[in-house]
Amino acid sequence: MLACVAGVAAPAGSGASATATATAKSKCKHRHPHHRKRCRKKVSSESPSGAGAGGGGAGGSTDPASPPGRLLATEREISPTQLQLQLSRPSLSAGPAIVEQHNAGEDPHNLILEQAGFVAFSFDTLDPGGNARQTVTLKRGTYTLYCSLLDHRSLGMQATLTVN
Ligand SMILES: [Cu+2]
Repeated sequence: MLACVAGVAAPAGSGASATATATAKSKCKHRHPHHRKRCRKKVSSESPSGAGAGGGGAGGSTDPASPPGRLLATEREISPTQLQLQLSRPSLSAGPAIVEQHNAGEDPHNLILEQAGFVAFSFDTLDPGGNARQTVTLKRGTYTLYCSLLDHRSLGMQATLTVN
């Protein structure tokens, strides 16, 4: 955003009062295509999901009747033999939900959402400190969330989510 402002803020010589260079300037259109390109934010190659571009918004949904539920799944190591997958809430309503995976540990972790023995959703492996977000559609029932790397699940990196 700031880059856009800086790029456009060059009004000098654009007015008709600048008689000396008016002729030359007038030939120059102010809306150069390359100026527009400058304003475009570069897409980071690190973020695999380009869909959730509206991050950080405070309730931008236009449908107040059924806002998507939100779930934060935080992964961390308590000790070498005790891992943890902590959910921000134990249950959600069926329907669309924004699930965010946060790796608060020191090792890479992924996130699998399994229902009735089948993988319903999966998140790619995240490096320490990483975040990933997906909008999913949850069905009624019980989901088991876990990390499938190595023996992380059996070491405790697992949690249960109830969908009503
Ligand atoms: Cu893991």
